[in-house]
Amino acid sequence: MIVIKSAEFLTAAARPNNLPPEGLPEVALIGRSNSGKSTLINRLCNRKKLAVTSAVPGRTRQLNFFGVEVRPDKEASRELILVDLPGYGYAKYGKSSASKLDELVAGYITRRESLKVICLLNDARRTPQQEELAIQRLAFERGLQMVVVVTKIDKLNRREKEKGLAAIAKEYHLEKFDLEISGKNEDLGPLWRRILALVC
Ligand SMILES: Nc1nc2c(ncn2[C@@H]2O[C@H](COP(=O)(O)OP(=O)(O)OP(=O)(O)O)[C@@H](O)[C@H]2O)c(=O)[nH]1
Ligand SMILES: [Mg+2]
Repeated sequence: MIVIKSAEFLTAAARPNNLPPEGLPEVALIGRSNSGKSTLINRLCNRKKLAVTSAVPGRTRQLNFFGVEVRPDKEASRELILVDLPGYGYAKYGKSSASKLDELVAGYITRRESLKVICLLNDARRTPQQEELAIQRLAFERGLQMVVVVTKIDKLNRREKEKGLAAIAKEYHLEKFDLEISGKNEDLGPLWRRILALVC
């Protein structure tokens, strides 16, 4: 069993030069606006309102850092930072604001030393597009560990789920069992264990 011993908001950054000092290993949740990043932070931390979620895309507009102490399966506790990133691919705030966000996110994933693992969120109802594949490539080039998390799996029935997961895996050149799953009532133990194994 995964026990969350503590989870707290640490700080937010709206500009690249505002990032907190490098430190504990960081696990970043990256994905299109509305893909469920903030919701997944809350689920991973067993908290309802640690990260702000919204039905309206473009809600998270800064990098938000959450400190988590987690105890996996009676092993020693581990400390890490979950980073909730602004979503990309959403331009309601005007092109310049949207591209600034994209730069902030791109700068963080290309340069942050403490960043160890990228969780790339992919809505179960969509196949990955250029942006997702570019993030996968960037992670590979930097030698960062990456996990694809298929979100909102509860929106699909069993047949759609089989088909959807196969299509998503294929686009990433992964196997179906490489994908992690998130959704209402979904056990996040497997995702937590995967994250902890990758944050060495
Ligand atoms: N059914 C279902 N809805 C979900 C799930 N995860 C997120 N949602 C909903 O999707 C919407 C967007 O969720 P957020 O967590 O705010 O998405 P986000 O990726 O943080 O979005 P931005 O901050 O705008 O980039 C909200 O209405 C959530 O309730 C899920 O697993 N199942
Ligand atoms: Mg968000």
